[in-house]
Amino acid sequence: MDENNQDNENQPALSRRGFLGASAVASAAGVAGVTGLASTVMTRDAYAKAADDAMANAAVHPGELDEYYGFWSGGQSGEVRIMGIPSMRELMRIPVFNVDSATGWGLTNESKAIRGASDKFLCGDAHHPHMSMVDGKYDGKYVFINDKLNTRVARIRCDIMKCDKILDVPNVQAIHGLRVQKVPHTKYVLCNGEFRVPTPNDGRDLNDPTKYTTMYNVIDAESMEMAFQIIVDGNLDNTDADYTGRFAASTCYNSEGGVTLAETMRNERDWVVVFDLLAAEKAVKDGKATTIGDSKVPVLDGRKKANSPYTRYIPVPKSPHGLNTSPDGKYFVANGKLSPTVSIIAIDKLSDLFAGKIKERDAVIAEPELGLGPLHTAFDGRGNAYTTLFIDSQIAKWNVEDAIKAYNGEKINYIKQKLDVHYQPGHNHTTMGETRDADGKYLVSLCKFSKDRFLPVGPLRAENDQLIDISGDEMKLVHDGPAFAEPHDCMIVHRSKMKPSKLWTRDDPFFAGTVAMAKKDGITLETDNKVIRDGKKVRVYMTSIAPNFGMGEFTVKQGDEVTVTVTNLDSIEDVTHGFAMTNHGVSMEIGPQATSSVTFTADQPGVFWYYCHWFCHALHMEMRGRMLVEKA
Ligand code: CUK
Ligand code: CUA
Repeated sequence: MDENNQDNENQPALSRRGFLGASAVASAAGVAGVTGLASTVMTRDAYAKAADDAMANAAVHPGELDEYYGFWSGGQSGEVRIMGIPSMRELMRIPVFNVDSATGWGLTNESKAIRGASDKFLCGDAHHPHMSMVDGKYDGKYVFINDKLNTRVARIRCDIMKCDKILDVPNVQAIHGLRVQKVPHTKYVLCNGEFRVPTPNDGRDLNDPTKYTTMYNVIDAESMEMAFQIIVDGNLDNTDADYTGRFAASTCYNSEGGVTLAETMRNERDWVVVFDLLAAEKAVKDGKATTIGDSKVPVLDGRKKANSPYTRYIPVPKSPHGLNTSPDGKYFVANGKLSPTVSIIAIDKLSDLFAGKIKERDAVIAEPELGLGPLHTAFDGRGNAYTTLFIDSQIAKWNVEDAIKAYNGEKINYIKQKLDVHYQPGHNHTTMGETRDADGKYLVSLCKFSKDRFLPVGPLRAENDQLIDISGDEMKLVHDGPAFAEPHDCMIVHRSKMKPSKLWTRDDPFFAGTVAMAKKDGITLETDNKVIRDGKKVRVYMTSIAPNFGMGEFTVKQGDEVTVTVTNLDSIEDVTHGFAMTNHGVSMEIGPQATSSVTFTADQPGVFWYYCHWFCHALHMEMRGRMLVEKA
């Protein structure tokens, strides 16, 4: 308790952290001058008591359920994780761009079909998980996530909590920022191409960066096909949509169009690019789009020099990073990263901007100074914003309307509190905070470094996802949560929005391809246990009911390509079976009432035991059978 409290600047005791904070403030003052903190001085005991109360409120006792689902990106692990909030317990992992031994993701035929052309990639870099919405509120249907590494966007179905679509985005490289259209519903998934490359990137213009481009990508959320793309200047970073359905905005660094670090940092201001989605949609309908290379995707030119009706470039300082829409629908907030400020853009001025009635900078109505390295901002629905300060290792809580007043000359302290976090936060996220339902209960700070907060585990350390109670006037740190690489971003959904399935339904499209294959073979999956030989291809169909596979043995010839299809007839909640074939790299999950299939080559003669590797029954160890492989 006391150890933690020593790290809080609001108390009199000067800690190691206090010294660090003081020197950071001093150097910040040298750069740009720093707004003073509200001086709330609590005694150490009062602080300890308040923190204890907050922790007691956030406690989820054994057997109790969490109030929120959190969806966490898994960064360079390529997966998505489901967390319980406020317990911060990890409830499930959803493999997406990675390959997963437990579920067989990337091994089963069902998952390979979903992974499509990019199935050959065994890794990914997932940053931004965001849920589909209706009228600016979560609808509990899908979560979308980007893959920066292999330029993909995936969709997760929230009934079964599995990835059901992966789209390879053409014409661009590295999908980074991703959000959804919030209003009237998520028709489009919106995402940024980050790196600039030749267009098309087919070997031309290799060393002529003036010809490189990147694009804003608009994806049809239901079909998961590209709707259209918009070429822009600069490197796009993060993005968010408004609450009218018309506008979206992206931060953009490297307005210089440089390729080296020094080149990309030259300008004091880069941009927020604002997109008029409706104007772009109309331009595509009116045939104003072209295509690039072999791709059929409609492409619009939204570069500055094109003076397009669907883009505007608002100059903001300096290499801005996060872009967050306030839940009242009034503002886009662009986080300055290399500037100690955030830029507040008034969304209700944007139609005038597009109509040419005001200038770009007129849409910026305040640029409050918050501290060093502002990366991302979250909102509580009560008019307050919470911005991560990467360099200061703090969250700054500030009042948006007060910041606007201060910008207009009023003497008012818009910063309400700064809370130390441990350490170097990137994204933060409030409960329901990216929707109209923002409820201001909890804030999660995704800290990039844990340093001394956990037992050391070798040179590679966990990150630290911290839970902060924001329901009162003061932010209170209530939980440290170690996390593996690298939850860039998360979003937190009230459990009332979610309706996950308890069992699979037999007609689920997830395994429709396998059902069609069985039908061709004249197999009834729910009853048949049969081997079908088709030249060198052998298809083995079996059922499973704890603790038995429907088939205790089957025989193939060395060199056969074997497809094993298992249908789990158990219809009891939580009774999942597995199918694992020894010495063949075969492992898959078969959920209750699901069908899963996997294909491998029986390349060695001999006896190979297959077994169930998801614990299902007192006789789970005995749930097994033999594959007999005859010598060729
Ligand atoms: S980015 Cu990582 S901390 Cu990919 Cu949303 Cu800002
Ligand atoms: Cu079936 Cu273990």
